[in-house]
Order: sequence, then structure tokens, then C-alpha cells
Amino acid sequence: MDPRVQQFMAMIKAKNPGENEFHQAVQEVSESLIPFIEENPKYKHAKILERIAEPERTLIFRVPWLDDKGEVQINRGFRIEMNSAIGPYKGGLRFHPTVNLGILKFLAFEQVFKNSLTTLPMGGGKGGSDFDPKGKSDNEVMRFCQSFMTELFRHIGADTDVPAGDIGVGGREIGFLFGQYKRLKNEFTGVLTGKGIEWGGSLIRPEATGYGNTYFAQEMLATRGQNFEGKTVCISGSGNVAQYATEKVTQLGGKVVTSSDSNGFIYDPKGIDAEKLKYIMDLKNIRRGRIKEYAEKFGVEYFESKRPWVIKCDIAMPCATQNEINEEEAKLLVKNGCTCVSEGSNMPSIPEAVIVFLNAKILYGPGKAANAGGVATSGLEMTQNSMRLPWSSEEVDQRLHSIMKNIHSTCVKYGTKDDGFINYVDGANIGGFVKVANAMIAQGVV
Ligand code: NDP
Ligand code: 2IT
Repeated sequence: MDPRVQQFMAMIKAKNPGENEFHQAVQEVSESLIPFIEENPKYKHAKILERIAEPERTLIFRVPWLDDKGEVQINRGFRIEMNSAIGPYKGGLRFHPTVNLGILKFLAFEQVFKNSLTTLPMGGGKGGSDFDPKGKSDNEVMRFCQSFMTELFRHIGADTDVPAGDIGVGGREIGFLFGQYKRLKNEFTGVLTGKGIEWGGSLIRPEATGYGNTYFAQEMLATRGQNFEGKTVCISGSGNVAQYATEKVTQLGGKVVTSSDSNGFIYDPKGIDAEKLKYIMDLKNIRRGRIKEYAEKFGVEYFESKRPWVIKCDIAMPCATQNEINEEEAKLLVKNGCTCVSEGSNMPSIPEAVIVFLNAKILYGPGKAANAGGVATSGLEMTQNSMRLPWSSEEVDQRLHSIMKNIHSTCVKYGTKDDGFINYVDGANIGGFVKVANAMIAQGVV
């Protein structure tokens, strides 16, 4: 490791003990940025990297609620307000039993660069809770969301901090959170994104992360004269991002052969077509069942406690969670002929897996670039809320598409190496950094 990175990381680890995912995210970014900063000393003198790795504000709070049996439950709530140099804090809320400070700090840190790449005026933040929505009734989820917002509302606002969804937080949860915010503040504002279409939401926001990821992959493929037509695609996850990535890939002529959840994956060699995807959406969004039921319904193979990366494919799109591709799986993907990895989830590839992809010189689009379509469309929702005018789905989709193309161009600008290889990791990290860093310098030592 570069000794300057080593020294920087020693400081980060000492200041943030035990926050492994945060260390991982900061290290990946500093490996791209430290050499760049050496060439651009103004960033060094202003200690931008040191400042960017320290949240502007960290909120941790108690979330008490009553379950259906009348028993008191206590969860922990968080909001990390990471950076507001280029706009209000912006980023999702994650409800999952694994949520802790280190995971949310990694997500908030990534969000700063991602939001900058979108070209829209959004700072970075992330929040959530160790609450597990699985197995809870709608009423329990509502009471939890109301209690969570009863503390969070005093810290957020349409011009301050604008949360949205992430794992375990979709349309249902955003509805309950928005209702409580409105009641507490007596104000109808665009304080959350991912809202329902009848009450201030944007068309295409539910689709945006999966569609955007597919558009980004399309741009990467085009640099090698390729496209999705006839390609076999492995997708992990079966939630919001996975569902709409599956839809768009299929529309573009690709064949998606896997879908997964935290219990295992299904392999459908004929491809998950529109009809079968409808089944997955109903299974996951309405009935809240397990992906195993797909195998029973359509008579395909189910692999318990396994991930899809053992299946031969041309393109892999991880869309579940962090650290879901390890080094062996990365090697297997490359060995099996995979030439493009486009990350719908945040930090799905462990550092050793990223090295495998970069050494093999395949098309590798890191999450902060490839999955930025979700937050970009949240930015468009904020614009529509400010204008009090909704746009058509065609207009939003067109804007999303052009934002993804711009992000790709930024990665090419900052990531192209002497031999012509595009290192999208460097491209996204440096491309996302420059705007935030310049804004921080302009705003003084704050
Ligand atoms: P959902 O909650 O809708 O779906 C998550 C999916 O991933 C589910 O299939 C879930 O399975 C699976 N999953 C979650 N945790 C794990 C785990 N620890 N191990 C294995 N599988 C797991 O979330 P989203 O689709 O919204 O988010 C997926 C990823 O995309 C996350 O990394 C998120 O940060 C990222 N992302 C989301 C955006 C958005 O707009 N929603 C925007 C940009 C990135 P199970 O049901 O069994 O838990
Ligand atoms: O990781 C992400 O970019 C998101 N979960 C979406 C954030 C947002 O504010 O739309």
C-alpha cells in the first residue's frame, strides 16, 4: 500500500475504531485521491480529505414503539449529516438489523461523491435504524416510523436534509414517515423523496436506481462496441434496485437468469421475463415472501445460502448489499467470461474483488457512479416539489438517462489511463471529489 494512504488510514482507524465498512470505503477513495491531491496541493493545504472523512454532524437517538402485543420495543435511530458543501444533506434511510454507525458512515461517505457526480446540488447523508421490518405487521411498521420521525423531524427539512429510501425502506415506509413529519411540522414540503405519486412523488423514482444502473452499464459496454442484446446477466437481490434493473435489462434484449434474497438464489436459464418479474414484484412488494417460492412456482433450481456469482454470465449486476462479491467469486466471474460488472448496490465488491476486476481490465462500474440514478431522480423530485409542477415519466426518464451518460463521461475524463483503459474507480472518486473540494475551499474553514 502507498505509505501516504497507510498513514492516512492509520489516523482514520484510530479515530473511528471498529467501523470496518467505513474504513473500507475511505481507503478505496483515498487510494484514488491521495495521488491526485499530491498533484493538486491546494486540496492538501486545505486538508479536504481529512475534513471530508469527518461527518459534519452525527445523530443517534432512541426509537421506542409498541408492538402488536402491546410490548415495548426499543431500536436505535441514526442520521449521519456528512457534507453540505454543495447542497442540503441528501441520502437514504436503511432499516435492517445489521445497521450500525460504521455501515451508515460508509454509506454517507459514498453518498457525498455519488451526489456530486449527479451534477445536481445535493450534499451527502445517510440514516436508518437496526429495526427489522421483516415479519412485522403494517401497523407495527407504522408505529415504528412514527416514533423514528418524532425525533428525526427536528433535524431535517427540504433545505436542510432530505432523506429517502434504501434497504428496508420503500414506498410504504416513506408514506408513514412523511405523514408523521407533516403532522409534527404542519407543513407539506419535499422533505423526503420517494413519495407516492399522488402526494409529491416523482414518476420514475421507484425505477430510477435499477434503470440508471442499466443505462450506466450500457454506456460502459458502448466503449467496447457492445450492448445488452443477447447477453446473459446475473443480478443479485430481489428488492427495488434488482427488480427495475431486471426490467430494463430485459427491455434492452438481455436475459436475466438469477434473482436472490438473503436466504439464497434462483437460477432460471430461460430468463426472468416481464411476466415472471411481475410475480417477483408481487412476491416481494406485496406478499413479502421469499425468493425460494419462485423456484417452486416456475420449476427452476434454488440454491440455499448461495450467491448468484457461480452462474456463468456476460454481465453481473450486484443489487443486494455491501460486500456481496468476494475474491473467489470475482475470479470465478472473470474465469466464466464476465466482462462487465455494474454495481446497483453500494460497495458490493470487497477490495480484493475490485483488484481482480481491475487487473482483468473488464468494465467495472463502482456503485457510487453506477447506482447514482436513484439519488439523481430524488434530486429531480426535489426540483419538481420546489416548482410545484410534476414532470411526465418520459421527461424524468430522459433526464435520468442523460445524467447517467454525464456521470459516465466524468468517469472517462478522470479515469482514463495512458493505455486507454478506463478505471471507473479513479474516475468516480476524483470526478466526485473535485466539485465538493472546490466548494469547501470557497466556503472557508467550516
Ligand atoms: P430492498 O430492501 O428493496 O432490497 C434489498 C434486497 O437485497 C433484498 O432482496 C434483500 O433480501 C437483499 N439483501 C439485503 N441485505 C442482504 C444481506 N445482508 N445479504 C443478502 N441479501 C441481502 O433494497 P434496495 O433494492 O433499495 O437496495 C439494494 C442495494 O442498492 C443497497 O445496497 C442499497 O444501498 C443500494 N441502493 C439503493 C438505492 C435506492 O434508491 N433504493 C439507490 C442506490 C443504491 P432480503 O429480503 O432477504 O433481506
Ligand atoms: O444509496 C442511495 O443512493 C440511495 N439509497 C438513494 C438516496 C436518495 O436520496 O434517493
